[in-house]
Amino acid sequence: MSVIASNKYTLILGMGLTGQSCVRYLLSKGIRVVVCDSREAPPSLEAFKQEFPDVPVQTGPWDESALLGASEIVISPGLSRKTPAIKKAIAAGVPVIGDIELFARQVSKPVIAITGSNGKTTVTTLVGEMVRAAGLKVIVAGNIGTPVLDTLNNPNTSEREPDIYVLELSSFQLESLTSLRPVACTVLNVSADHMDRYANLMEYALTKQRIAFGAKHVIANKQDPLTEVPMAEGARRSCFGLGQPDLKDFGVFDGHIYKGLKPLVAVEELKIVGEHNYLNAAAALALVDAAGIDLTAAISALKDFSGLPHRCQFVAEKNGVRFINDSKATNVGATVAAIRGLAADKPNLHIVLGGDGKGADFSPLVQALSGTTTSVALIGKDAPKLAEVLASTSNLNIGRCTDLAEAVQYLVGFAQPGDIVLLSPACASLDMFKNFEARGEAFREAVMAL
Ligand code: UMA
Ligand code: ADP
Repeated sequence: MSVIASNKYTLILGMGLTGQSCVRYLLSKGIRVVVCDSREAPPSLEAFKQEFPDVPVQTGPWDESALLGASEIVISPGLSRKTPAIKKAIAAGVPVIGDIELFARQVSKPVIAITGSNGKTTVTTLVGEMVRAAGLKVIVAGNIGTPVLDTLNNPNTSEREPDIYVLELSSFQLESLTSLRPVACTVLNVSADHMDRYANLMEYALTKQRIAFGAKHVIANKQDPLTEVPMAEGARRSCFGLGQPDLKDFGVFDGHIYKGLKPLVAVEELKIVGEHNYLNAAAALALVDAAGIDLTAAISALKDFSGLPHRCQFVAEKNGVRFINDSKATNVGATVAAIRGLAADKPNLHIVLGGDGKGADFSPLVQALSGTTTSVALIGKDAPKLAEVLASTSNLNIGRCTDLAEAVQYLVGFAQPGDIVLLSPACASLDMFKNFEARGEAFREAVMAL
């Protein structure tokens, strides 16, 4: 029997963090909601029923009549709009939006929005720090972890509204967004990811470009044409990238980050390292500058920023070998950036690769590994696929390992003083671990146990 007694309801698809925030938000507006989740027993089911005892819930295979009867559907990011029942509802004219769209309709303060295949969380966090250093009240939310609707001011509390929101947005969230109109936004870079969800790289890139609908100022990556977005009438554009920048742009050049002809900060003064991180810093400065925020305060926040855990994070040095945890490298582009970033001093690299490749083409790894990498330990679901791709490389020691402890042991067998052992798997972790943090922690434990 259907859980729906009458029409005139908003249907929320998914009862994860996003679904729950949507229920909270819509109930506070007095809107009737119904929730469906395609899993028979979603992990949040009990907590959900406790918080929302009166909300009708249906779990398991989609009830098409529930979708077709809704006045609007709010879809969670983990669900694709291509799911047959959802496609049918879209074709029947039911509006299907996401939580960011609901947020966009309500928010009255400026929003800085950030997407990209890699560096989103780093840049979002850094922009948040920069804005805070400039004395503004800021809320940082989105794909970074806090659902955006949970941050909208609750009229029942006396808490002051923020001056500005800084949002990390994934391609999944952008699929269902049209009206954000950010004061400044960027697509940091585009390299293959989530190829199990998108037909090809172009569909993925176009999804990311939705961030710029109605934006006042868009910021592109000078070296990456897929980050150029369609612009609204009157919108401004600037860019960041490698090399001496044009006057209004930001560039990493000659050991400094520049705005136009002016060096703003020497990269030696930063705690974050690697070319990709200097580009992240340039992008963050470009965003706050576009939003009209003081660069002096932003530069001071940048100098204090020591990066985030599990992103090229130093773990330990043992017998002269440095161990680095880049567990957050869940796609090929991130791993290539880590290898390039660490290659500056030309150390020999020994790397752990593998996990769930999400349908990715691993071939760009062949060239990246051809520099200073000497040994590779393969783990997880896509170890066979990686082994096949790397088979053409004659100078690598390649070992298949059952877990990270075995992988670390294998690589240590080749490592000499001055070398680096790196976890930068180019794959998602979910085939073996709860999340990338658990994978990074398992690596750390394996290193400590040596
Ligand atoms: N799911 C189902 N059936 C459903 C609903 C969900 O099987 O009916 C599955 C999804 O396929 C997914 C899981 O449940 O495997 C969670 O999906 P969700 O949409 O309910 O996720 P939330 O808990 O709402 O968390 C989401 C983001 N997750 C995803 O996009 C998968 C979180 O980003 C984000 O922090 C949160 O909203 C708040 O905005 C996480 C993520 O992995 C960190 N993002 C991807 C990434 O960064 O690569 C895009
Ligand atoms: P995201 O939120 O997009 O996943 P993170 O800041 O969490 O980005 O970093 C994810 C991974 O990407 C890490 O392995 C990190 O070292 C790498 N990375 C960070 N910035 C960049 C960049 N600009 N280009 C390529 N890789 C990057």
